Amino acid sequence: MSVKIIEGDFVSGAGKYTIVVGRFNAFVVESLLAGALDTLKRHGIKDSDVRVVRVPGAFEIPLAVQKVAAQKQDDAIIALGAVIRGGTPHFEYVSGESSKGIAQVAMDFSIPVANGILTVNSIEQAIERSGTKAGNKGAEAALSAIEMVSVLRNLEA
Ligand code: INI
Repeated sequence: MSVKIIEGDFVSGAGKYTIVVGRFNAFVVESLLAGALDTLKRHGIKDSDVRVVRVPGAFEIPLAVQKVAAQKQDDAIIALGAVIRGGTPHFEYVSGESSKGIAQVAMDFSIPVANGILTVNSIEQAIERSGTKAGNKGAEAALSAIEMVSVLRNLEA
C-alpha cells in the first residue's frame, strides 16, 4: 500500500497574480514588492499576468484583497505591507485586522492569499526581513502563492 501525497511545486504555478501593497513604511514595502515581482518573474509568471494594487496602509489591504478576489480574475493574491510597532496600540489593531482580514478572504473566496505583511517590533527587524539577513518576506510570500496555486490545481485534478 502506498500513501497518496498531493502537493505543489514551483514550476506549474503559471496563472494570474495580483499583489496588494500598503504604502505605509514605503521604504520597506518597496523592497518586499521588488522581491515578490522578481520571484514571480523567475518562476515563469509573465509580467502581463501580474497586477499591483496600492492602498494607503496594511489596514486597507483586506478590503482591496476582497475586491480583487470578487473579480475572480486571479489564481492567487499576494498581500504586502509592513506594520512596525511604534509604542502605540495602533500596531495591534492594524496588524491583527490585516492578518485576520486577508485570511477571511482566502476562506470566503477559496483563493490563496499569501501573507507578506511584516509585523515587527523595530525598523531594524523590518529591514532584516525585506532583503537583508533574514531574507525577503515579499519573495517568500510570492513563492507560497505559486506553490498554493499548484497544490490547489493538483487537489482538483
Ligand atoms: N499602516 C501600516 O501599513 N503599517 C504601520 O506600521 C502602521 N502604523 O503603525 O500606524 C499603519 N497605519 C496606517 C493604517 O494602515 C491605515 O492606513 C490608517 O489607519 C488609515 O485607515
